[in-house]
Amino acid sequence: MTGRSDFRFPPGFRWGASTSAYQIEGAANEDGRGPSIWDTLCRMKDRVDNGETGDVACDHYHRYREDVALMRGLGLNAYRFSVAWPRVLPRGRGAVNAAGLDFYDRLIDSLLEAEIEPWLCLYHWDLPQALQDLGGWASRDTAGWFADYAAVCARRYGDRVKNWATINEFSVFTLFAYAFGAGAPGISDRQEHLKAMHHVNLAHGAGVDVLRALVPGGSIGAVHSVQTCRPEDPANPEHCESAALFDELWNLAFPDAQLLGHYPPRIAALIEPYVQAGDMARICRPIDWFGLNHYAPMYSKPDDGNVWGCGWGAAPDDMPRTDIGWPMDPTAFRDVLLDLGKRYRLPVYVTENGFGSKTETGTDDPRRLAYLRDYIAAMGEALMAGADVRGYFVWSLLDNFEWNGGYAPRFGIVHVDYETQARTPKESARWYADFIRGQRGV
Ligand code: IFM
Repeated sequence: MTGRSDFRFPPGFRWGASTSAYQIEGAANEDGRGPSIWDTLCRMKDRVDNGETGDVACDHYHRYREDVALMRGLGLNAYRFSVAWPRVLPRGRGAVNAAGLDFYDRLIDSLLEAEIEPWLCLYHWDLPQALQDLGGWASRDTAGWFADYAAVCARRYGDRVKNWATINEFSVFTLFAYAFGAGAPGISDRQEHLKAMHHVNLAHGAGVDVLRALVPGGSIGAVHSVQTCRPEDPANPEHCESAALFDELWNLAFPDAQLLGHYPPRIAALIEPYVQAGDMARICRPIDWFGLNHYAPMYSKPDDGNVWGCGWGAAPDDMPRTDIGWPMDPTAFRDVLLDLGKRYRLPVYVTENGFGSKTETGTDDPRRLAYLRDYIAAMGEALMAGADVRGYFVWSLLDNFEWNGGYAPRFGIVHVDYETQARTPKESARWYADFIRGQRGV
């Protein structure tokens, strides 16, 4: 990567960090929060490494002021967080939990006081268990309950929060939860997966309508994981077909439905039994921005062990990798940014990008620093080539609960000592703060 580190991003560019509720909040059993599907999965045998849970996580529920001060110290001007649906509506619908609503009031007010723009994501995978008991995302009703939940949040926070995302990484959580059987609720069934995909898309559309009606002047988006999908062996037609199907499931099924009004070809016929008259218009609602979560190119080859028959292949031997084995290729990031602009014609915010490590100790993280420097340079190249990119949120502010991986994989630019909950900015955080200061000409 030849990236120009002296590139100046446009004035007003957002430099932020992202987190999600279940991964950092903790306080799982406090102040009336109801159980989520991840609380349930964490208690099932052998689902999460070391039997770890989000019960305490980074204790952000009690330490949010310190975390906001950290962000302020780093010079961030935006913060993307998610609201925990079961904290606000412990049973997923019906009675609201006043203490849960109050927590996000306090968080939002602290952010505004620190001159950090709050970016609120309504759903980052922690469905209330009570709704799972009624069928979860495989039930069409969940889309309506999501819209009701969106209305509760919009009415409460819409006076102070202008930037809203409906859902984080639609494809990732539906694939892992309903096809690969790893994420909560841990199902492997192609029909359940197809239903869940369609209902999650319906939830997005209904959520957009609610936000549009209840947040005047709101800027509404959705957050997609888009990773270049390549065949392990480009000369093997089966690998090419596997990569093409994986591309549809991972990269296209949600943004194509939401922004182009149709499902991609391999999925369209299969999902049709679950699509009712008028659904595509319900899903395809105008939004204001595309949230891109990007990490690594993916390699694919057939895999008989999953319900779609396509799975992960190996990256070429000479491809650099992160400490958790994810391929690193900043040029793929630049190309994704350029391609998204052409396909969906929306401003893009990079809502997640970051480096995971299971081996780093303490706060020395030169490989993360280099990753961020090279990926931000690639983003600069995309801008120079015409991409409309308006912001960048590093994943993640803090080391946190990495789903089935528990606490061993660390993605934070701020180290968390889980014994003491002490936060210490890593070398990468100091670099990011300097970089942002340089961009502002401070
Ligand atoms: O931790 C996750 C996050 O919840 C969603 N995007 C990818 C991150 C790293 O795996």
